[in-house]
Amino acid sequence: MASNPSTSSALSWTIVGRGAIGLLAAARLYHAGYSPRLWLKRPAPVELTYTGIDHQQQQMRLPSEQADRLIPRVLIPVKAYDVANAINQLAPALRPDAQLVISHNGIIPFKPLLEERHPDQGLWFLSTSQAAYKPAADQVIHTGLGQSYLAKLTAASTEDDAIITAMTAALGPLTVVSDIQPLLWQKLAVNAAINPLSALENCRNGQLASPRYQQQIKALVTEVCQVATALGYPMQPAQSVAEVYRVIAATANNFSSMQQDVAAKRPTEIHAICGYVCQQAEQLGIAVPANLQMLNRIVALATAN
Ligand code: KPL
Repeated sequence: MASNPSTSSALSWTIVGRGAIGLLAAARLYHAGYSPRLWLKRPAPVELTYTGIDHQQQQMRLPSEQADRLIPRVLIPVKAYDVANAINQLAPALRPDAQLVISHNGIIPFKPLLEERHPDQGLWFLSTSQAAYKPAADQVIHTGLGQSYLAKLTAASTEDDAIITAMTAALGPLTVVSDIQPLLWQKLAVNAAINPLSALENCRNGQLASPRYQQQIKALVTEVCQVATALGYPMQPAQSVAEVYRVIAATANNFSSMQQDVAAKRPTEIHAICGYVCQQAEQLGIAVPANLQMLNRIVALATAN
């Protein structure tokens, strides 16, 4: 039986790239009856093997986006430094009322992204602690059950419920929040501590539980809390340090995204993590030596690579 075009359009999602979180989202959407397509630099279908959190395996064929149609809904789970570039490349292929969901580590200014949107296009931010691992280009494993938060950065539209339902299928459990900034700062504290240290030590997250890193973790997190608090997002260092150790324990066997980027000689998100803390701190006149040191050391590591 031919599929109903309006139904299939409602279930149509485009995922940018083939990173671990993007493929996890695509696989879970497919599993939930959606029709995910991939937006790739070199368009070609991906025969994906997906291993769910319950260790069940599923094979699926994910087609790549067609050049001849306008994209209604797109998830953009790319690195922080690639978001603007990805949106620019997508722009001519987007429907005038397209809904865009961005998701990355760290913080980047949203203002330029919002200014470039068509008035009817919606921009959303999704922050996730779901963990996924790609042992090969066509395999993705859901390695850690996390939580996602979704916020709309533009005005409400009639499509909001459908976006929330789809993102719940893709990366839920999902909580919708009206202001994503407090959550971004809380996640920034976790990433500022775990990502550069694990990259510099070339270790799994679990190794950072050693007392050897206690002072550095405390200093990094305390600085993030000072800056966030000064910006109007109050954060307690003791609570944030406890959250870092919770994530270290929950992801003990994982390599952080920055460790993986450094190991693969890819650019890192350090500028959107410790770099963003340093930039905001400078404007506020707050000293953040621990974050500055991590920024400089990761930049030096990348340059040496
Ligand atoms: O978000 C992460 C990352 O690797 O980027 C953490 C929370 C550190 C888990 O590895």
